[in-house]
Amino acid sequence: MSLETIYDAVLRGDANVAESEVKAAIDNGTAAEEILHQACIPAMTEVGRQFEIGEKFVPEMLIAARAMQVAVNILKPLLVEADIKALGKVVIGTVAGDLHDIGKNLVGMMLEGAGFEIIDLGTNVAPEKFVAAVQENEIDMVGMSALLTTTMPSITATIEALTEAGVRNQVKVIIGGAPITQDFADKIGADGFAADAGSAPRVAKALLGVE
Ligand code: B1M
Repeated sequence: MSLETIYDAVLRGDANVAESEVKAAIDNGTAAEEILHQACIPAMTEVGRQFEIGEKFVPEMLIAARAMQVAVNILKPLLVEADIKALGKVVIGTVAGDLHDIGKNLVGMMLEGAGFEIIDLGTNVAPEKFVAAVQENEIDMVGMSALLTTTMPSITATIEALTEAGVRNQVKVIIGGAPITQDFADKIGADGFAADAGSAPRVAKALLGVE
């Protein structure tokens, strides 16, 4: 049992080893926070880096995220007990009219892997639903995904709805999806754009000023 073995298991996407090693580490008295911050999160950061430079692909990232999820599920109750705070609370969803969710799910997993708390509203999310989520939870960031050129205006509509509800200034807005560009993000007043799930945690951390 070592933090290195857990790191390797998450990086390789070996959920069985991740599960048994995390349990062994806890039994040995290693703090849940140490396992999370010194093994699991660094492994997912490395997965994101390798994905960005084309050394890992979507299936490998999904497998790593699944191993991470197994580890996090074991650690979560202990982290709650120890009152370990997430880096920030992010509400994420695919915008109105759009049913594509593979990329959005990956981004959610990578953000969770980086230490953010995620509220996933799913697909075809109406602007009012994003607004309600911000009003009902202490949200730091709204993440919107769009895969269709025809649903890009739903991002704009959601930002407008956040402004009309008076909550736009309480949150950062990060957007992404195949047809989305930095140019589009700038034009519609989003705070940030991530080209892929590998870079999303870095952009999110920079927007919230957390590490
Ligand atoms: Co759709 N579809 N689709 N489709 N589909 C595309 C997007 C399309 C480009 C295919 C094509 O024609 N070449 C095209 C859009 C054309 C356009 O708008 N210009 C298209 C179309 C037209 C349609 C329908 C209209 C088809 C029809 O019914 N006539 C229809 C629309 C349904 C709807 O949404 N209302 C439709 C339906 C579907 C399926 C249901 C069959 C299925 C979706 C299944 C699902 O998601 N559960 C599907 C799929 C699978 C695709 C393709 C093939 C793959 C999308 C995908 O999952 N990519 C896609 C073609 C393509 O992209 N090659 C296509 C893998 C994923 C990991 O990448 O989603 O880009 P991606 O996410 C990346 C980044 O974009 C970024 O990070 C992710 C990971 O690195 N990212 C973010 C994404 N969200 C982010 C959010 C962030 C930050 C980064 O911050 C919050």
